[in-house]
Amino acid sequence: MAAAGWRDGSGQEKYRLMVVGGGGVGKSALTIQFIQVFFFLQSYFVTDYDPTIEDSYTKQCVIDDRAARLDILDTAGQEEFGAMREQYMRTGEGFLLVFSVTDRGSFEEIYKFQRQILRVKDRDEFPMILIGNKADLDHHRQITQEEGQQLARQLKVTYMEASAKIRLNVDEAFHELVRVIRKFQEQECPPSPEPTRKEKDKKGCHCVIF
Ligand SMILES: Nc1nc2c(ncn2[C@@H]2O[C@H](COP(=O)(O)OP(=O)(O)OP(=O)(O)O)[C@@H](O)[C@H]2O)c(=O)[nH]1
Ligand SMILES: [Mg+2]
Repeated sequence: MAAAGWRDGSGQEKYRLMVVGGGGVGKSALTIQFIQVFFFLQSYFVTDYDPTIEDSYTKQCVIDDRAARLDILDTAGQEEFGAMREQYMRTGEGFLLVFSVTDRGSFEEIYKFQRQILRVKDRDEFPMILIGNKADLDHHRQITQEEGQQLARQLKVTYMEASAKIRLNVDEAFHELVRVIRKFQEQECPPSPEPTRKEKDKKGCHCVIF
């Protein structure tokens, strides 16, 4: 049988994505931009900062010609709302690790989030993408593109610069994360060939990845 993240009872692919990172880096702004249907010249960028406690969203997508339902959890970056962090990390199938290119502290915090995810998952690797957000604020940069790439190499993940404000790499970041999850789950539990009648009578392999 396929991994839990692949299909629900109706055969549809389903993934639980978590957006994590420090306070104010733009996790909610990225998530909201991604969730909304984008029309020409219409933007859902919110300029006010309203710290998140926890918000969840669902979006149907087609990624590489395969339909998928994405359940996205936009998490709290502020430490005082972080009590549920380990709990949600347990259920996440892929993580967007977000920092702001204008905030070195948020860049340094990424190690902590990555280590915590790997500890909770009890694994050496897990599907994650590193996002340097607020790339539109080039003149306020504290982190260069090269530093972002260097961190990504250390963490063995892909790096993308994004901007929720100008909608740069928003869809691409979420879609790339889904590709990484698919690849990971296919390696963990490769789709089995069509079972023979004899095999169909046996109990199947139930591979659940959390
Ligand atoms: N210029 C610019 N501002 C951004 C961008 N993304 C977010 N912001 C601004 O940064 C502030 C914080 O954004 P949020 O999306 O609320 O940050 P967050 O990571 O969700 O914060 P917490 O919920 O507290 O963890 C807001 O004022 C946003 O308008 C971006 O790409 N460019
Ligand atoms: Mg938020």
